[in-house]
Amino acid sequence: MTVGRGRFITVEGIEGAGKSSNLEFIKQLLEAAGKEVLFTREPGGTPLGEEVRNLLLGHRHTGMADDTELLLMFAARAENLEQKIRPALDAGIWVLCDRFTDASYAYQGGGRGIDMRRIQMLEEWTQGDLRPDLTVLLDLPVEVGLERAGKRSEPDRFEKEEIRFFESVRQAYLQIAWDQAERVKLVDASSPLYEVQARIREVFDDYIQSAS
Ligand code: Z5A
Repeated sequence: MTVGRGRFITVEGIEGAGKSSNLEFIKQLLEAAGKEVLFTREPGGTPLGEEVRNLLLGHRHTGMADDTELLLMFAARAENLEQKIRPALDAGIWVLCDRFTDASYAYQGGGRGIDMRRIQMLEEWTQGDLRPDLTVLLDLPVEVGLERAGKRSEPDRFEKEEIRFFESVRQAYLQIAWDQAERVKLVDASSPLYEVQARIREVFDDYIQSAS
């Protein structure tokens, strides 16, 4: 759905799919088309949200209950919506968000096994009828993503999960893309970066034209 004059764009994918590598590219595409862009991320995006992110990704609470994890994701999201996302959209700014509620369905629903209806209740509570207008799902085999991510940094609390956790996360993402094909554009992220970006460019050329 479209709120105000801005558009709400999210980028999703499993570990190492290339979100960080492609977000700046997407921002540049939008700016080249004359859009004012606000970048944010989840969990995080606000001072409170970034503190919650540290709790979620750090190793101080390794045995965190699944419900606690889910509720903290939505607590950070409520803050991001209130402080940044809604005001920007209302002002006609395009919001580009590194992950959003699809990640809760994929990780907490698909990965942890929390009932999707409970996630839907939280989605309706925190977002009302606000949903992303466009989502880019960067998809690739789990082993490829983990290998790419592994080369890069110390693993966070999620990256320490086993491969079958990430397989479930990937399947949940693919199900969302299947169910909501109009909103979610699937991009094969296993190809070389220049090919991934060529496909992303196509997605945004179409979208920007249809949104004008
Ligand atoms: N989470 C959740 O559980 N529930 C929620 O509701 C939300 C989040 C919102 C946040 O991490 C964590 O929170 C996340 C889900 C959970 N779980 N984890 N971990 P995040 O989003 O900040 O970070 P991440 O998922 O760990 O992202 P990442 O590992 O930084 O991956 P990425 O940004 O998608 O990849 P990248 O850094 O762009 O690329 C990884 C490497 O691959 C890098 O060396 C690149 O140079 C290389 N790369 C990228 N693309 C290519 C191509 N095409 N070819 C070859 N090499 C490439």
